[in-house]
Amino acid sequence: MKFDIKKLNPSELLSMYRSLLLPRLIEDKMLILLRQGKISKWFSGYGQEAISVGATLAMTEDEYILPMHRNLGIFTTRQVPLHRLFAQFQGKVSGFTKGRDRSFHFGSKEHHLVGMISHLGAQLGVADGIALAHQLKGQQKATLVISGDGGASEGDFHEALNLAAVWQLPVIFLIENNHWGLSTPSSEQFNMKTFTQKGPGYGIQTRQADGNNLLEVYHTVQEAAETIRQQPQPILIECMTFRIRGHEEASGTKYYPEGLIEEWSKKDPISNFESFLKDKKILSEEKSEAIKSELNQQISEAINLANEEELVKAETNKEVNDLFASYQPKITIPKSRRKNTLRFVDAISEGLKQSLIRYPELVVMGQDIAEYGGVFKVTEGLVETFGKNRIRNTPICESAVLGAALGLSIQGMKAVVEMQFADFVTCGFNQIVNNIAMSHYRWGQLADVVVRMPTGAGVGAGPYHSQSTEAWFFHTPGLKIVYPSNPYDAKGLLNAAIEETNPFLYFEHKALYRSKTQNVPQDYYTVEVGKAKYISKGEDLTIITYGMGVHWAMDILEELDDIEADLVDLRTLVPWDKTTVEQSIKKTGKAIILHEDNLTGGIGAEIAAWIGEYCFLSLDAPVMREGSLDTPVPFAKRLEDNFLPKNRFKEKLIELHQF
Ligand SMILES: Cc1ncc(C[n+]2csc(CCOP(=O)(O)OP(=O)(O)O)c2C)c(N)n1
Repeated sequence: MKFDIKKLNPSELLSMYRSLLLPRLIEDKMLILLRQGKISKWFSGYGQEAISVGATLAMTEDEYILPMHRNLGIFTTRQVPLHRLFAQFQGKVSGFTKGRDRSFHFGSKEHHLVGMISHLGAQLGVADGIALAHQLKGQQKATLVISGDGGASEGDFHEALNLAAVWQLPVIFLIENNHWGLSTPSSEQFNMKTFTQKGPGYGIQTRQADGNNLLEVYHTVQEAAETIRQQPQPILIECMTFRIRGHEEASGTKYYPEGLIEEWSKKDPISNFESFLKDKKILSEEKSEAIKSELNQQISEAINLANEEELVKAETNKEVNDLFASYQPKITIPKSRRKNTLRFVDAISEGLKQSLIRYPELVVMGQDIAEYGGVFKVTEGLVETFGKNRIRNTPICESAVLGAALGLSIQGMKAVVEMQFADFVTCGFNQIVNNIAMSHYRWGQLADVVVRMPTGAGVGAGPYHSQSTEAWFFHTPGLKIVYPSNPYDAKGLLNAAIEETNPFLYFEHKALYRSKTQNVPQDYYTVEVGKAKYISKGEDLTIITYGMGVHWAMDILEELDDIEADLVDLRTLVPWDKTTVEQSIKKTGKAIILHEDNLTGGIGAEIAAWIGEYCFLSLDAPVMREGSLDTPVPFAKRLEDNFLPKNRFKEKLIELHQF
């Protein structure tokens, strides 16, 4: 193995040697702890240390790195205190996730590290967002994100590279090509020879390095980082290497052809670098032994510290409270009494505009949202006022953009992401439910993201442009959901969602955009999240609904003038307003829940169950529910009308009234 020292002096080379040794020595200890049952799982980086260490040394300390499961060397080279690292592995409090996530699944802003989630590929879009923030703030910084060769088969890899290429984001995508993804060889993973062939397809530069050669990795990453600091753009670096041990310790290496481990062992990054330093008389055997024993000593002390620490205590309140960043809502009332008659769609636009003025760090992203104004024209005119940097047309890649939104939050910015239709959120589902929703609970990182969801049926748009998707997210801890039914709430709730630093899904019904008009205050104001509103009051029964359901219920109550109902518009679905619901049922003794979503597993099921459990003594009738049929949303008008619950709701309402 040839080493090119370029301008590195002996003391720098020795320091690099120490950095390279440390993860190997730690891993040796971890294998013992694993056998003793002190840690639960271990993903080996054995033989791949030069990539983690070389790449980290090549970045400046304040540049973000997003490591993967074999990158212990990134954490050690960034000088994450070892006792905290070991506490993290053991699920103890002085780790980085209060025992809530394992091994390398954590970030530390102090160390400019954003750890992975288990889902391969999800980190790549987040790196785009971090780099976008640098670009918007005019900071000349590179961001480095790692992917394995196997993980690069994920769609997220394509999306993130493409997005970075189109936006010329200063990201280094470093592929650790160890030729295997768990037991699957490259030949069953992809059909190109090397990853360097991929760059040109995306219009980005590529480099290749011997991943077992510390100095080659270091120089390659350093040159790439310097290039993109000066001229922002993504660069793909492929580092060729091999994983000497199994995927994780329990899974073995039986699938490797005979002789492969021996062949690669000759290319071991540590022994080769050590021999080179010894040949150059920079390192002696005694010095090498002294460094190893000093590092081993440090490791043992840190392990002892972590071992001595108490096991984490389970406190339910703490667990639940950490789901969201604590936030004291400040309800802003309009400064003046001035009002405009606005359609639902205009109210959303106005809220967005006023929030963009209020928060210079807010970026809006979505498909066709800039000059075109979005398919529903919600963002019309915004690009003229706020410019292309803040009103960003995106390629068609929901996952990367949602990942980028989280990346912006990591950099202290705010993001609103428009789904062109709520249906397409499926293509970004992972980023929402696994990354954005869990971020605060796992490592205390804000996900200051609002996802706008043009939703709902009744417009003859068929199964893929009409779905109600709120229940998917209602079930996911860590997301707040608002769903206004009128222009006043649409503006106030959007402002409130953007103001709050927690992640929100904001549902806006397409059929309301141009059909509902209201007098809406001209000034900025917010509507309290988590507060339902009485649309009408009555003694007979309680209707609990939201979105289009509010209008269906109003229409039917108008038809049935013998029914006097409390009509409760939930407005917020997470957290939904139990107090108002309970208060109303105590008075009426009867409750029916209506929603446009399919009946089974809809939000009504949860609310009905809660009423059954907590309002039982107030009830004079069974809790009833109505929702859409349990089928996809059909296209033809008669089928769609039949699918939607309005008519069935009328019958149920009469039944409940007569009970
Ligand atoms: C989305 C997703 N699918 C499957 C897995 C399970 N899994 C974890 S690591 C791994 C292999 C990854 O291979 P590669 O990206 O080449 O990295 P390496 O383990 O070789 O370093 C698999 C299949 C996962 N974590 N995420």
